[in-house]
Amino acid sequence: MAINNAYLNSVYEDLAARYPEQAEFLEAVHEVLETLSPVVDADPRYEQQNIIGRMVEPERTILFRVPWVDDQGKVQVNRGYRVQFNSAIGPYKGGLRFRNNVNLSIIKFLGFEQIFKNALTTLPMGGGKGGSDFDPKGKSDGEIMRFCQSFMTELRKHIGPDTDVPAGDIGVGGREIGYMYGQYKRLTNTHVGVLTGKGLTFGGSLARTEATGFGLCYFADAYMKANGKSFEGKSVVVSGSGNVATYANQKATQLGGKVIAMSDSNGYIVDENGIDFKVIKEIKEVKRARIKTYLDYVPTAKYVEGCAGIWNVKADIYLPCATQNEIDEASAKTIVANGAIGVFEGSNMPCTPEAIEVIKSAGLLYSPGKASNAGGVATSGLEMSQNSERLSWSFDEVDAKLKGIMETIYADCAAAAERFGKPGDIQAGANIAGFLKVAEAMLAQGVAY
Ligand code: NDP
Ligand code: 2IT
Repeated sequence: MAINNAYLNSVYEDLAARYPEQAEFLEAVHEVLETLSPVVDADPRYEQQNIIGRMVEPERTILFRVPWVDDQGKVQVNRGYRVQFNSAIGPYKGGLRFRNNVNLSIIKFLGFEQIFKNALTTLPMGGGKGGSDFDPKGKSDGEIMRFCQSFMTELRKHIGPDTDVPAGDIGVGGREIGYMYGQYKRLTNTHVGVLTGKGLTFGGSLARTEATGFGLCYFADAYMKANGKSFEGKSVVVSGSGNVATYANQKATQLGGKVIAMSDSNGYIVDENGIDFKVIKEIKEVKRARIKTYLDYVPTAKYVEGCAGIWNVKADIYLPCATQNEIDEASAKTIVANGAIGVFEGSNMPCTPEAIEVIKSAGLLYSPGKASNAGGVATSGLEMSQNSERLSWSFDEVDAKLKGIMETIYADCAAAAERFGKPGDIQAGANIAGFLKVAEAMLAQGVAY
């Protein structure tokens, strides 16, 4: 889709000329700007105050060296990143990703998305993201601990409970957060809510582990119900088998769906009887093994090498929960040909622009990650609240708040889409609703960033 507004287009062209190598970041920015024309057309202040030109440039970009000692006594070096993108509505907030392909483009795309997502949660959180090209896969616990300690030794200079509050993302789960939190506490002699996704014995929130996957299904359920559909009796394909995928499986199953396929970066499994999330949890969280070992538990299941083929599995509902650009145009055409109801994004930017076009123009329901995966960061916001008041809420209390937030996000996206002449377009609605909140705060605060 083209950007139909001269101001928006000039911001984009300038950015593309400045950062030609940042493909993922430019993709994420284009996706937002192409939906904002009606908003910018309606209010001249956004152009006068150059709100969009300011939004696409991070407030601060931190790049640092992370040296650590491996089990052989060799000194290794990785790169660390923290992009503090926008603090208009609250402290920077967003996850840390540890994976070998991490670079500035990926961290900037994630940080940019996080601005709008966090605004949609209704909680006061700005946008940020960080990580490293360190890959925890295949490393010993000792190596991971030493890496996390080194990473935090630098990162702690830039974060704080009222400044910037990181959390997990790909490759960063409870184990990594624990090691980083321990190091932060040791260096600063403070026990504060500076990271979310912490263990339950030291300030973590009940239901944070489940939150992104549960929230995705609460959102999809609200969206489907508004269109006379539901999970009940439907087959579901979930890509990935990490944090988001595992709990998306649990909630989709609880809501009456049957998850018949899941994947990791090596391949995918198909089990027409339904994949038990507890088996995936055991394989991934306890054994840290590959998804193909599912066949040791369920010999009647099928394993196929190569993760991209999962979209060939015929189902009613598709929940991409692995990584960016995992659904391309060809996969989207397959999903449409499979007769699906909808694609609801659990991962960040899983659909390429061409895939989104195919899915939407075929009339499928489609929700962008910044709306449908916002339950993770929303519950991080609830963890911050609990840390501030030094209380712990029950699982049911947090889960009920999460469900309410996801239903509100759906309603807000639908209302914004309607208001700006795009009824039913949840993608446009998410960008518009998120943008309006951040832009309003930026206007009110003057040229402060
Ligand atoms: P995990 O590390 O727990 O799991 C990631 C899963 O995706 C694994 O199964 C992994 O396979 C697979 N995967 C990762 N990278 C690739 C790749 N390049 N190609 C194919 N498969 C890949 O991460 P999360 O579940 O936390 O995150 C998944 C997605 O959800 C990400 O896009 C993340 O940004 C997004 N997200 C996460 C939130 C959270 O709270 N954790 C909140 C909102 C969004 P393998 O094991 O082989 O590496
Ligand atoms: O992409 C995301 O929203 C996350 N990885 C969660 C961020 C957070 O701060 O909980």
